[in-house]
Amino acid sequence: MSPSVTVAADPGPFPLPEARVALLVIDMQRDFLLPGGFGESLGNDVTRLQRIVAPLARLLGAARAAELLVVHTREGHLPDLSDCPPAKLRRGNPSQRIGDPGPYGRILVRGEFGHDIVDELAPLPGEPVIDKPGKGAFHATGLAELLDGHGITHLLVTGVTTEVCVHTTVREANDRGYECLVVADCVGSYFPEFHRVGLQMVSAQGGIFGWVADSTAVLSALLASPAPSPV
Ligand code: C5J
Repeated sequence: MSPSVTVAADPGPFPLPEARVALLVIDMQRDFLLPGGFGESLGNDVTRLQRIVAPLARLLGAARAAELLVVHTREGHLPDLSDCPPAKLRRGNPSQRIGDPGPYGRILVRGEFGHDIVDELAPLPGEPVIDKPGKGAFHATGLAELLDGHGITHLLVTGVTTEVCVHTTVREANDRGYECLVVADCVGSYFPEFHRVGLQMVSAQGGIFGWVADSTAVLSALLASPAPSPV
């Protein structure tokens, strides 16, 4: 990828410096996305999250072809819930708490069917999967060390939900010095208003947390990049 390649974004061009860009795919888990699952049982319309799967699958394919580092995350807890703060456990709908039996296994517990990533976006062998107990992907994980080890400075951020785990992660990344582009049609929320305002909050004030662009703009930039050299 040439250092001069940029993505047309809000509030301005987002650079894609060679070998320093990673695609972050946040929490595209069955518990949040599948019909009849935990997310839907809380009264949410999961089609609002499912609609990002197709554009995100396209972006994932392009990122893999461009040989970007691809990092997946999953929100969830150890089976004994020892990594789940009591405050997080207490919150929410009392009939559907973390660790309770749900339609796809124990809710947000590692190793359960519902905790894993939807088939369409399944990680390839070798792609790092970060298991995180919190909303932010940097909290209590090895993500910063992983990114630093690969020399990553720029993040293309995707996944769910826009105003919760995506936003928390982008804020954490900012404080750690990463440049973040949130891919608008590859992030999703159960709440359209939160999604819209969440994106505005990223790029407002000259990009207070980062940049926002649609996946078509990112794909154009990736396609404009020279093909990876053969090994
Ligand atoms: C939520 C997430 N919404 N991945 N998790 O609890 O945004």
